[in-house]
Formats: sequence, structure tokens, C-alpha cells
Amino acid sequence: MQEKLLNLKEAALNEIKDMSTIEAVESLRVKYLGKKGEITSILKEMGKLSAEERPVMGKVANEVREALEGSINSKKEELKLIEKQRKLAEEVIDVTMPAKQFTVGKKHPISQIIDEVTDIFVGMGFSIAEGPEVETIENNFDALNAPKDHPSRDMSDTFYINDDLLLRTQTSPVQVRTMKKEELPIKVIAPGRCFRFDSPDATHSPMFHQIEGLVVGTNVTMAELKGTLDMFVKKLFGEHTKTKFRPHNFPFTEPSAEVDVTCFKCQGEGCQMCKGEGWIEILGAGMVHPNVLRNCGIDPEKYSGFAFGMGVDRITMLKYEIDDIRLLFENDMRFLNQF
Ligand code: 2NL
Repeated sequence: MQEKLLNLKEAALNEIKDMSTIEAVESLRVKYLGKKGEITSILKEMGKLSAEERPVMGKVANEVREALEGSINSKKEELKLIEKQRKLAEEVIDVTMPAKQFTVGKKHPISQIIDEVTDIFVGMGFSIAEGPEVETIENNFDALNAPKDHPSRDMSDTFYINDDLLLRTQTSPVQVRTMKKEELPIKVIAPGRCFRFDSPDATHSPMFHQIEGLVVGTNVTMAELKGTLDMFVKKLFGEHTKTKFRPHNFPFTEPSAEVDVTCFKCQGEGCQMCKGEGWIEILGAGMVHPNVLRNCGIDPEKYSGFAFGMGVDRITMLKYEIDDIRLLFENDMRFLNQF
């Protein structure tokens, strides 16, 4: 029996020596020392031995078991260490490797123009006002003196949400909110997105951008409107730029005007950009209609105001000579990277 044990020990130790995986060592442990293992089954036969033989055999058996366990454990440790070193060698980080190139984005041309225009007005003491894109019919049409049968109110021109709400068709409701809420004097500009039920083509987009301005206080005059816009276009298009006011009609201003500037490409000579006119229309403006002031809780006998509005997309297209508004909203990086 003792010889059997010692032979098993020799065999097991030999096997362990050449093992290269933890799994193999573990199955060897089960094979010899497990519940149904070879050494375990020998030990079970110890009951058959005489009282003198038993302690001797017991001692040998324990020594064999301890030797095997020791050898198994140290082999496992050795294999774990090898595995760890292999991983460390494999996962080494090359700190000299060049970093991944990443590209920095840039401002969309429309955002560039919005920032440029708002900066000019902030420089003249205006603050920036913002409001929701989903507006009430009251703020978008009623307060602005739009006649009940005005074509812009039509279902086919405006995105209605329900009987009270719509997607704002201009940024004027932002100024309406300002007049209803804030103390006078008011001097704000409102840049933002607007929506009209238009089929997209080279000059129309159902989503577009506007910047409107509003000044309300005591003795605000048309001369100040002209002076403000004159200064603005000189800052935006250059010192030599001149303005021309042409009579127009808006429901929310009286009197109203469309404002042209001398072509910033030909300085008024006439070119392709201005279609030979020498002038380019860029703004609408006027004195705030007394009804609008009244609708917003301001007494038109005591106070007056001027307002103006411009299409940001149109100005962007003029400045960068873009001939199709849809290009501004397709977000093709090959296009946008040019500005
Ligand atoms: C244009 C013309 C304009 C206004 C907008 C305005 C706002 C209030 C009261 C009175 Cl709260 N007027 N805005 C006035 C005149 C013209 O825009 O061609 N926009 C692209």
C-alpha cells in the first residue's frame, strides 16, 4: 500500500512538472485528491489495516497528500505569474505613439452672422432677448395688430399646433413678451428660429432665422431708427455703406419702411450680386404701431418706439455668396467647412 502511494506521488509530481495550464493542474488535483481521487480511495482502504500498520500508513498518506497539495499550489502560482507577465508584455502602452488626430468643429455660418449682428447691437447698448419657438396666437399675431384675415394667419402659411398655439412665424413675439413684462425703456434684440409652411426651394426654407430689434421709451423717433440702422450697416458691411428707406406696409409698424443698403460688392456701381441695382434690401423697419403698444400694456400717448427685422439666412447667403438656402440646413461638412 505504501509503495502504491509512493508510486502515485512520483507519477503525480512528474505530471505536474510539465503542466502549462491552471486547468490541467486542477484536473490533476481532482484525479488524485478529489472525493473519488486515486489517493482518496487508497486512504479509504486504511480501515482494513491492523492497529500497528494504520498510524504508519496514515503518516505516509498525509505526507504524500501534503507533498501533492504543495506541488499543485506552487505550480498554480507559477502559472498565474507567467500568465500575468504575458499579459503585461502584451498590453504594453507605447507612450511615444502619435495621438489620434481629432478635428475641432467651427461655428455654423448662420451662427457666425447672428453673433456678428448681436455683437454690434450689444455694442450700442441693446440686450439680447429670447423666447419660445412654440408661441401663442395672441403673441404671434393678435398683439402685433395682424388683421384677422391677414394671409400669414392662413393654415397653409403657418404651422398651427392647436387653436391657441403655433410655431412662431417671426421673432416679434419675443419683443411682445418683453413689452408685457419689462419696465421701460426697452432696448432689445431677439435672434432666433422661425417657421413658415413653405416648400423648400433655393430661397425658401420652412425653418429660417431672424433678428428683430425693438426700442421703446419716451420720445423715441424715426430719426433714431435711421441713425441706429445706419450705424449698424456701417459696422456690418463697412464704413462707406449707405442706407435707403423705401415706404412699405407692415401691420405692426406705422410708418413702415423697407431698408436697402449700397451693394457691399460693387459699392453701388451695379453688379451681379445686386442685379445691377447698386442696392440690396436687407431690413424691414418702422415706428411701433400704437395698437401694438396698447396691446402690450404701454400707453402710446406717452411712449413711442421703433422696431426692425432682418432675415439672417438671407444676409448669410449674401455675405458668403451662397445661392441656395437649403445648403445651410443640410449640414454637409464639405459645404460648412468653407466658411
Ligand atoms: C422683415 C421685417 C420687421 C418688425 C419686424 C416689430 C416687432 C414688434 C413691434 C413692431 Cl414687437 N415691429 N418688428 C417691425 C418691422 C419690420 O421685420 O423684413 N423681417 C425679416
